[in-house]
Amino acid sequence: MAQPTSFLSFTADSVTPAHLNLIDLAASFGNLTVAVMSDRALWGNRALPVLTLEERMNLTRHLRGVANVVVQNEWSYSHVLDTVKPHFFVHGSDWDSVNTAESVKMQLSSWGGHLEEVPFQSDLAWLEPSHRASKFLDSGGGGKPSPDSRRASLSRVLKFDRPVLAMEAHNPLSAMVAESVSFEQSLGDVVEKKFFDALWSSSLTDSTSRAFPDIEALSFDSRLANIREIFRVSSRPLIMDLDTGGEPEILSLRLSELESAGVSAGVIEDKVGLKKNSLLGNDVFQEQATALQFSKKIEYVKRYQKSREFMLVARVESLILDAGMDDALQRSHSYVSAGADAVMIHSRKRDPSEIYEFLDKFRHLDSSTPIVLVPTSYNSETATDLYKRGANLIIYANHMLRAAVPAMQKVAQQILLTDRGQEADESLLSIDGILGLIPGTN
Ligand code: SPV
Ligand code: MG
Repeated sequence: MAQPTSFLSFTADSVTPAHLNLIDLAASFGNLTVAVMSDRALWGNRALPVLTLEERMNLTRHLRGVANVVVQNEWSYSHVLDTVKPHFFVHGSDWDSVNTAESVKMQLSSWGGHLEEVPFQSDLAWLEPSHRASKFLDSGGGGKPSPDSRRASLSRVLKFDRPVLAMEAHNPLSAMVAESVSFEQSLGDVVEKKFFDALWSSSLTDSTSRAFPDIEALSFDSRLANIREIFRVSSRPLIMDLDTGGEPEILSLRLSELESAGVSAGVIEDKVGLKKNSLLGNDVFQEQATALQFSKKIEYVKRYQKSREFMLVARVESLILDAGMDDALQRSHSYVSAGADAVMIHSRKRDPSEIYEFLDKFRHLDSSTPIVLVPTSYNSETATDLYKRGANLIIYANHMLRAAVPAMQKVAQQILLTDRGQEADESLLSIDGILGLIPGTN
């Protein structure tokens, strides 16, 4: 008779005594296959591991009792279990809404397999860095990813085979709301969680929420202070809108502050002079830098970058300023040659065809540089469609603030009209809701 097989799944970012016990136990049931979770499987459920997938698989291969190592690409066990079809699955008693003991037992029973549940050793699991970071997140404050790990997470997430979604956050509360929203979708037999991967620190909404015009009037220090406050409550990577970026010498000092704080990417736009919001286009006076001038700025600041993973995003304003498709493409390629890690192409048209033309033509010559889009105007397009056409990072650049203003106006107006608060109540978060919103209030 063939030897029985056993299975377990883990992150393998570090190996704790709890893992060794689990591996010994699982190996005692049969020939042991260990699944190592990929970044994609972990993202949104656990902090990203310090080690790469290859390093973690290698580490696991060297552990006594491990016969095979496979990759687990989804948080759900369903797919990997179906591939491995083990006789025994050894798992702790810590389940969640995607992976339940019942669903796993049912699946195993279809080939006569058994679940061996062991009591979850929280004190030992605590030693594992990614688990520790995740538990901090659950506690709603306290610890957060280190600046290094947060900064690096954006470039890692951009390697996933799907669009990366970023939501605007203009203060810690809007960041918390953006981060807390998610839903589970079934993709065939696999359940995947959908959520915003990253946050966008917008010059428009940062300025507007402090009643400044979007003309680079709000100081860099004030914008960075806001980001630091956001990081206190959020674990997500953040992309900062740096407007024109200013003089290269000053910009490089600022970028270094952003890197240290854990910001993942800075976006600079190829304009000079008094900056105006791009969505105004040529309705106001806005001047584009020359391609050479802007390329030199990119080259200069990239020379002083400290960390490997920080991304400098070159934002091309040619379509905004009616300089034409050829200009947009030429500039994009020369900014990449100058060292830009990604290109943001912006459009203020409702019709996405100029964006699609750009994507097709840019991708013809460059298949790898990430493309960032801000589909505020051409909002009929889904992130999935934009991704299929060649975009990577999709930013919803002002939606949290634009959602808040009409909601506030409506309630204030209603209270004036009815001379009391009762009618406004149905538009409001309940008192229990607001008291329960921030951990530690009640
Ligand atoms: C921002 O959000 O501040 C941006 C995007 O720069 S846009 O407002 O569309 O120019
Ligand atoms: Mg802006």
